[in-house]
Amino acid sequence: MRRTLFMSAILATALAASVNAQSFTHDPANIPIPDSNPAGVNIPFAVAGLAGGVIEVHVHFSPSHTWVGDLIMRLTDPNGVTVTLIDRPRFPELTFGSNSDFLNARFQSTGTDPETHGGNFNSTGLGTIFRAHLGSIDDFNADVNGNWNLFISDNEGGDTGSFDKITITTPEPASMLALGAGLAGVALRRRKK
Ligand SMILES: [Ca+2]
Ligand SMILES: [Ca+2]
Ligand SMILES: [Ca+2]
Repeated sequence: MRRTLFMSAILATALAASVNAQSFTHDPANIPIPDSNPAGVNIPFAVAGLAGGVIEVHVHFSPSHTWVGDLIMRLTDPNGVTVTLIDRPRFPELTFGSNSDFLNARFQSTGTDPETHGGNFNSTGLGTIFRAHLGSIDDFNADVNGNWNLFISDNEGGDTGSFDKITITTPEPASMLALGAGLAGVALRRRKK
C-alpha cells in the first residue's frame, strides 16, 4: 500500500512537471497600447522549451482595455505564420465596434468567434473560450521555439488599455505521457497484490 502511494505521488509529480514544462509565458512590465494609432505596438518574445503544436494562446491585459472594438491583435510565429486573434470585434457592424472590456482571452482551435462576442472578453475560470478570428492557432503547427511577435493596435480615441502577458501552451510531450502511463501501470499492478 505504501509503495502504491509512493508510485502515485511520482506519477502526479511527473504529470504536473510535464504540464508546467509545456507552457511559456512572456510577462514584461505592462505595455500601454497607443490610443487611436493604427501603427500599434509590436511585442517580440522568444519561446524556448516547448514541443509540438500550439493548443492555446492566452493574452492578458492589466488593467483591462475598456473598449475591445478598438483593438486588433495579430500573432506571428517563428516560421512567419500570422494569425489574427481579434480584428475590432463587432466593427463595422457597430459604428465603434463592441464596447465590452478586454481582460484576457484564451484562444483555442475551437470556440467563440471574437467578432460575434457580445460580452466582456474574460476567459478566467469557466469564462468564454475563443477561436482566432482569421486563421487558427492550429496554423502554428511547426516548431514553436524561436522568435514570436504579438502586434496590438488601438484604432479609435478615448478608451485605452495595457498589455500584461501572453502564455503559449503546447501538448504534453509523448515521452512524459509514456512515463506517466508506465508509472500508472506499476501503481495498478502493485495495488492488485
Ligand atoms: Ca471587426
Ligand atoms: Ca482607444
Ligand atoms: Ca506584465
